[in-house]
Amino acid sequence: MTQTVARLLAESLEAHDVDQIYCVPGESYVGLTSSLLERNSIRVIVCRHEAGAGYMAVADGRLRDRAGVAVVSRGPGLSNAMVALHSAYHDATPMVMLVGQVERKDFGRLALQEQNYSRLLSDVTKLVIEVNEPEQASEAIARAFHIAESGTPGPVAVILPEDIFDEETDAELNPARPRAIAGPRTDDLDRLAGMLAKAERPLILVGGAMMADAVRDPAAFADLNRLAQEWMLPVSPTHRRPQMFDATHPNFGGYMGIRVPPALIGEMKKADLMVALGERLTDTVSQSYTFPSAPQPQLPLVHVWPDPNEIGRVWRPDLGLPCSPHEVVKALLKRGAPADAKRRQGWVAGLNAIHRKLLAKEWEPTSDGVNFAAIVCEVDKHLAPDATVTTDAGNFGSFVHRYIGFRQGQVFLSSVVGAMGSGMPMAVAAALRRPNTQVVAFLGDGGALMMGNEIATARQYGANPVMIISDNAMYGTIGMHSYVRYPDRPIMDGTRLTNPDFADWGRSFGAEGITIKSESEVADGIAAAFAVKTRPVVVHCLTSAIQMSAWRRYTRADTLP
Ligand SMILES: Cc1ncc(C[n+]2csc(CCOP(=O)(O)OP(=O)(O)O)c2C)c(N)n1
Repeated sequence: MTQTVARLLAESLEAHDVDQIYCVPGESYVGLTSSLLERNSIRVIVCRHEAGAGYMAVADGRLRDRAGVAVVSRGPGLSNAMVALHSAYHDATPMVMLVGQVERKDFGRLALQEQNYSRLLSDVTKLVIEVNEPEQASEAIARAFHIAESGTPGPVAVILPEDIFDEETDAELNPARPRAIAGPRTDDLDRLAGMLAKAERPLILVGGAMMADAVRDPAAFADLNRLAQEWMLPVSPTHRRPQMFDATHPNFGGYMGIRVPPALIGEMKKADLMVALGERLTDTVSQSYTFPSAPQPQLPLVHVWPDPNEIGRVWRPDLGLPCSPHEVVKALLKRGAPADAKRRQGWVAGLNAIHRKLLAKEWEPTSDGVNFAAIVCEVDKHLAPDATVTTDAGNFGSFVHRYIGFRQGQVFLSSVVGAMGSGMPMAVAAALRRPNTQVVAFLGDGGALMMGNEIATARQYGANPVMIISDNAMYGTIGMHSYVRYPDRPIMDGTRLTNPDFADWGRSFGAEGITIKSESEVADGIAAAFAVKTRPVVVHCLTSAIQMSAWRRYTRADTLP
């Protein structure tokens, strides 16, 4: 059947289960938007910034374990969206970004907003597909989704010249390609089972690929829990995946986040086997390549990750299983636990005792503003078992990881690579995808003004997240780094911020605005925030700068102004 490329593209997106896309409109792709709006089968969410649209697509990708879709204009639009591609690439999150391009007749002339995307995006995407032939438009979409979702998931960019949308084509629609999920080899499973049976002090790190498996099959959580119990294994969720294991589970082996506190990492380092189960192993998780040490780990390492190219890229593991981590869990359960697994109870209990101590809701009051710990602990009391929590990048997030006892039914979203600005758009995407559930975004004053403008998008589409803003009047994380490296120098001038009244700012968008200035206002303020369900809420928290993170205070207060 002859039809326009725009229509074929729209049908191709539908064939890949796309029901929502995020965009900032651009003249370079109005042909596509008008076709999408005419068909009305895919909801078009118009955002305020391409990075916001990109982060929403990243969040959507994680929530569904299908590529989230963002559509951005050429040149400036794509340049704005780059940070979301960077995040999706590092975070191994499936995403398809459709990007406008100049007309084909003008290629190479440095036409208005023209860029060479294959060059520009070579280090932030898995693939850049330039669609210059109408006949290949649908095939390009099918390839983009396949590459984005397979192996190590990641972003794929599809480049669409402005003049291609109205062209007619007889090309057939390319249906979605079946998802190819690798299974483990029997020999490898035998070896793993043997290593796990022999180990006295194994440590199981659980990361993003296991989370993706759990999205596809929620039984993954129950299976993981059974494995931990029957095989007597400590389970440590990795950086920004805290919901992979219930914080109160006796087999919780401690959160393997950024800069694990000394007491915990000291004990973890006594392990005699590490199994990275669906964890890519990154700079952050490996404590800057020290645990496991790179390239030669100081302890036997088993790496389970759905992509053989990744296993062995940085570390030399003793065993690599390039497959779905859930399949490994199921296979171990089938084999049955060793009869003497209980001998490891002391090891598991030891790690768990340290974890519980770290999780204790204890903090010291601060004189220069509210200790953010008080606010996070209060939020934890209100969080529903199916709540979504997002965090932006910044030290305020350390309180979230320290004090919130995440559960497996909850959803946690954040830029794993630590890109500021992701917290609010991800909350908007979660609120749209999971209506009538709680969505809470934790933001710093820095991140809130980087991408908090997506509160306008929330209002426009009826999404009602609660934004908790820690206003310490500084880019606190950077202040901390300066202080740690150069303790005798003044640190504030390069990190100080003058902020608006965030409650008023929220009200101006039609949100509820709440201010918390002291610890005595915390309980009522947070209760009031959770009582509002019909519009977004901004909770402006005037927080301490001296309490620079959940773990650290300035001891040289004289270096503060
Ligand atoms: C897009 C981006 N720009 C800069 C940074 C570097 N950076 C990391 S944390 C941070 C400060 C965050 O400040 P704020 O949001 O106020 O939170 P706080 O650290 O004060 O809790 C900065 C600038 C980053 N990670 N991402």
